[in-house]
Amino acid sequence: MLTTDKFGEVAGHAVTAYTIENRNGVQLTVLDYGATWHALNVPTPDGSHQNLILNTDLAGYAKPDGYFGKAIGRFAGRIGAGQLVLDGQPVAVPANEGTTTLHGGPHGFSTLFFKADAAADHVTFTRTVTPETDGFPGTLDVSVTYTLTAADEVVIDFTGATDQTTVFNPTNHVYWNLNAADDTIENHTLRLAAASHYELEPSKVLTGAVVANADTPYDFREPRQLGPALRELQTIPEAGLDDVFAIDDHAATEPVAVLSQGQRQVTMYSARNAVVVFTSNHFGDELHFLHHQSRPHVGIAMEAQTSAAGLVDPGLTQATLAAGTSRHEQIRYAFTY
Ligand code: G6D
Repeated sequence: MLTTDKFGEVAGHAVTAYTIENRNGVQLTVLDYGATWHALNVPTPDGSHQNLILNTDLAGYAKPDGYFGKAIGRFAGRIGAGQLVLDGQPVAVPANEGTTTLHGGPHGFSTLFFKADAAADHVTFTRTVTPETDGFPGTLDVSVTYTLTAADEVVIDFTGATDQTTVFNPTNHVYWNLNAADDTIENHTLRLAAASHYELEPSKVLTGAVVANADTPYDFREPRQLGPALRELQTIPEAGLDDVFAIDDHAATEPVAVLSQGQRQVTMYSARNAVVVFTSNHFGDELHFLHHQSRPHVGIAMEAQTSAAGLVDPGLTQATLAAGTSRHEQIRYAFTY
């Protein structure tokens, strides 16, 4: 079942919310601004609903930080100055974090208005992103489809088709908080199919070095509570996780990440080779959420993507999209509640 509501206005553009409800009473709400995942309301034993993801209002979504539930592209994660090489040529792209291009730069997908095509179980957002739009080469036809299945899964399908060689490395920046009360994610358990993660420069771009996770706070190959791991990381400047995990080779039926709290669980599937895990380490009063007080570790983002290691090691999988080609990427989240 589909419901369409007026959500508000940003910079003179009307923003519409699309809510899909499945036969189990689960409700998925997405916005045409930033192709944003705004809510995942699951039924509760008392007959009401609870949202399992962090969300904000239009003022919050219009800020250039946080990326709450936003579609991210053309390139999820960080491109350091001079790191992008396409067809053998260095390509400069606009920076939005010092000299770094984070999450598609200042005019990435998260800032754009999309055309919506909504049906009973899915919403497709489409948009043509030109070099004039976001400063990346190639005119890219993008679609982002959110589907809520009867089996309680949210499936996000991204497609990109370009006329000139570019990059296409989309993700979604949803933050989870599965608690019944307003608490942090320190009581959540995480399993991550990653035997290593990438070393980062202080600017958080990759150095190219790979670090083994065994016997470190980064080892989530067996389910582990986040609180103790985050406490071990309080002595580093990030004071938590904001890391690029190298996902082990896996079958399509194998999840890349499993997050749980009590009987609530989110299982994430992706064919790609990296997941960035970000535990909202320095969140404070500057942010405003509809159902949570902003504070460190109020949510966890698990961003499936193609590793930025390809920017520093040409031998690794690249996020390049060659001229005249298209690509489909999918992230699937199965949940219990
Ligand atoms: C990503 O890795 C980055 C973080 O550093 C950033 O703060 C966040 O997006 C908004 O997860």
